[in-house]
Amino acid sequence: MKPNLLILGGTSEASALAKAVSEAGIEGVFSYAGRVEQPRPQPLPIRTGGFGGIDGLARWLRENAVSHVVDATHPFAAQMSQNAIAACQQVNVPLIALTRPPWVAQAGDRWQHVPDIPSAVHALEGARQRVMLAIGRMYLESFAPLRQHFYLLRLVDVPGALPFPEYAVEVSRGPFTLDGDRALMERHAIDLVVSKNAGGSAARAKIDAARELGIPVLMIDRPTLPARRETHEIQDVMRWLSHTPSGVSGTDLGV
Ligand code: 3Y8
Ligand code: NAP
Repeated sequence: MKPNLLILGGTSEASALAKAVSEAGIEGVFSYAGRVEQPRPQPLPIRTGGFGGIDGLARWLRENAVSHVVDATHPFAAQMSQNAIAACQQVNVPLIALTRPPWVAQAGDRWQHVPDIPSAVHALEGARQRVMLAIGRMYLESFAPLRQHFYLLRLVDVPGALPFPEYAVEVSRGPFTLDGDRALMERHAIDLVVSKNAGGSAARAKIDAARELGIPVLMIDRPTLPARRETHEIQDVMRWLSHTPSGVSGTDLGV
């Protein structure tokens, strides 16, 4: 039976996979949560919005006769990934996660690791700093009590009212460049960068620029996810698609 794929998207790797799937003539649907106004177009049909939890996703898989699911969401999209594991088990559809390794500090990096957003907020208590808050829009409110800082906010869409007395907004989606991020940090005399450990190449420019400028980074580690079949390589996903019959639930974890 020809595969009929669901790609849970929202990352550069998901876009690259959609291109490979489309070029291979494989049927599939690319799914966005609907977080930004104009998500990147894709070479596959796109669906947008939540599924309605685990049961909503399980129902969608059955109603659309999905044969394989690829979770290519961002490492911080933990709820979606957990739902995908549960829904695929429920309807016995094989699942693979396409992820990228976390960034690892190298010589010259001045990282302080924190496990989550609240810990990053706690680490920012204290004297005024000029903080590049490059973690998007959804969690900005958590930092609102820390009014003493100047914030450089990088957002995908033009924001509404922001909860800070002193800030600058850079409306820009990735992929970002080293020169661009270094100039941005110098222009705003940034003292500290707050970053999620997104991994991948599209957002690492700020980390490399921070190293070059000797600026410390507050690195938010990834949420932990249940075990699932996982790969960092698109070719692994294409091989998996070709030799995994649908209905073989992804219980074994090897690729
Ligand atoms: C809607 C869909 C591609 C994919 C591009 C990648 C790279 C740029 C790094 C910084 C960090 C951040 C943010 C970021 C990155 C890629 C990738 C990645 C970080 C788009 C996209 C969607 C989103 C949602 C958005 C979040 C926000 C997070 C901005 C498309 C562009 C900060 C995460 O305004 C909002 O509500 C934004 C929400 C979730 C995190 C947050 O909490 O605000 N991503 N980002 C997806 C959907 O609707 O399903 O247009 O492509 C995708 C990309 N974001 O193919 O080019 O592969 O990771 N996205 C973080 O890492 O901290 C930017 O500024 O340095
Ligand atoms: P999340 O917190 O894990 O998910 C919350 C809910 O949003 C999910 O339960 C699901 O709703 C819906 N959802 C999430 N991703 C979806 C997708 N690809 N297709 C359909 N519904 C989706 O997710 P998030 O962190 O908000 O991320 C949302 C999107 O932005 C994802 O596509 C992710 O890849 C992308 N993204 C996120 C980040 C980040 O920092 N979090 C960074 C870059 C890109 P239901 O329960 O109703 O199904």
